[in-house]
Amino acid sequence: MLYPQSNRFRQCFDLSGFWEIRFDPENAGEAQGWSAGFRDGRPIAVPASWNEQFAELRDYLGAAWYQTRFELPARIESHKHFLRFGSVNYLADVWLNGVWLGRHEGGHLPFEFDVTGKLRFDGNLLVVRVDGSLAPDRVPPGNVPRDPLDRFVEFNYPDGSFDFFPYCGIHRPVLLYSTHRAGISDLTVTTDIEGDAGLVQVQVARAETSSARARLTLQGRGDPLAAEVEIEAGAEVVLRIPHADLWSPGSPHLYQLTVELENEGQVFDRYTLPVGIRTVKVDGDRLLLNDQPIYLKGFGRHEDFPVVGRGFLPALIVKDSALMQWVGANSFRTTHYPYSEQMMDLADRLGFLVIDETPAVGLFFDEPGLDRRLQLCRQYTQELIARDKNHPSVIAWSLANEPHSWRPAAKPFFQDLYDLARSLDTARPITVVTHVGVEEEAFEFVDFMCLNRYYGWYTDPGDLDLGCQKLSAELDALYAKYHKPLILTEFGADTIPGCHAEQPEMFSEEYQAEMLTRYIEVLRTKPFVVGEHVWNLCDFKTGQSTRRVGGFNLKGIFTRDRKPKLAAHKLRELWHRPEK
Ligand code: GCB
Repeated sequence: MLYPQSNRFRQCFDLSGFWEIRFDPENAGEAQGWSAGFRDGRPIAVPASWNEQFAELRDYLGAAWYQTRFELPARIESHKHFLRFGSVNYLADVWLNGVWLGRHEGGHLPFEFDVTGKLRFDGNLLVVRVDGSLAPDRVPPGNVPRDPLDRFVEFNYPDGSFDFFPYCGIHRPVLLYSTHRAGISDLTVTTDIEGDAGLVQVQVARAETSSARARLTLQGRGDPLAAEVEIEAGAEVVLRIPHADLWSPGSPHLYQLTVELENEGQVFDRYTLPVGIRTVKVDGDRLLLNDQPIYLKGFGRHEDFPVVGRGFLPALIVKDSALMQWVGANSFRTTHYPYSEQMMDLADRLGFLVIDETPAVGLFFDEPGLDRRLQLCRQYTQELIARDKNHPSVIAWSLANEPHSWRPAAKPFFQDLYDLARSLDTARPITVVTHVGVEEEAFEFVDFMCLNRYYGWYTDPGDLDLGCQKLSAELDALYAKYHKPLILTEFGADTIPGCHAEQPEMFSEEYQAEMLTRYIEVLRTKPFVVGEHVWNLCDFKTGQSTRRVGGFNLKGIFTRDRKPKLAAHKLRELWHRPEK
């Protein structure tokens, strides 16, 4: 799936701005014909979550209707037109001029509708019904029934099976774009290395097959035209770049691939894609980038900020990337859902290695609803790989975070997802992030292991000596059983900024700094550990529970407004040391 572009042959208009919203707690909108337009809407910003824009609707997750009007700026008969949504959480039904275009389930992934022939040239009405309710058969799930006899179970309000606020709304840009009918519909780029040459394999897919030729050029830094070739459009080609500049965190070199389609000497479409030449492999205990061992230092993070909630905010992704660089991170995981496409573009440019995670968090394996959850996870895996397959920054796919994998049904579930991901991408390693440990059913077949651990916090609170012993023992046990490389994908401590203690004590800035330091000491003694991701880059909004003071997870090494805690400075010192 290509991100829309504007150039001489393609047009793209961003419909972001002030829309109107009407909340529909009684689910009356459909019967009352709101799909053809509604009255009494309140202004709302798109993209952004509704929960932060209207204080009284913070916890409202039910149905809401959005509408906006737009005119098509130019009439281009030879073109197809699409409406594309970057992310709507959770369920979206879309109508254009009163006609239902379709439905998409799941936030954080793009979807689009072909609206060719459906647009009016004198003005259009776009209506979107969004439903953000939590349900056991949705992914991520929520409102999952608990054992009524279990008096000690933790409840959240709202009750998501995950630890972040279930923000709702239109979260990323809504785009109207036009391409030539017979234009480029997709590009798939894979890269390889042969000696000091780079190999760039490009597959050009087209919307319609009519006679056309494709001209591919690859422009580099020093050598402006690295390669040029002409093929029959729709075909596949390998470009060979002698003395290639490889992509890596220290030197994220990007070539510009331009594909042009032409017919009888007339160019009718063009798409430009940044390409980083690199390889990723798992080899025994090691993770290799360009055939060299690589060690990941980085974070889990959330798309989360006051006022916009989970809405796309360009300055925030620049800021967070800069903070990660300042600390010395070379990587991050898209916890617990795919981040914006713009964040992935930045990762390519800045040289972050990304473990790209689907929105499958809090999965459980009880009936009813298991098959529906699997089908949704399959859809997310397909959509994520289609969206992000061309990013050099993406070095692995994560199929889920902390599934309840102690149930036997977890094994066939993840085997199915693993096989699907492998069939869609033969090159990248695939993983599952567990909190189950040695009993994790999926560790038998994933390419490397990811573990989240909080010894010295949720278990053995306050006791970092015991916590570190347990961590060390568990890492050894995992390696002894599976013989695969491992990344500690979460570890951290809630920390109240400004809370200090002479001797490290829970919730103080000293305790967080001490815990991260001691965990890292343990990790560095294990040759099979290939990375450390601290939980979290910044404090973030959650539901309410006894664990979440003020409705926040405070494990950020930066506050929610991006001010450093002591641990940020400590980590910066550790990660700038030369050894790993
Ligand atoms: C975890 C989860 C993450 C939570 C974190 C915590 O294991 O993966 O979503 O926020 O623990 O702080 O409890």
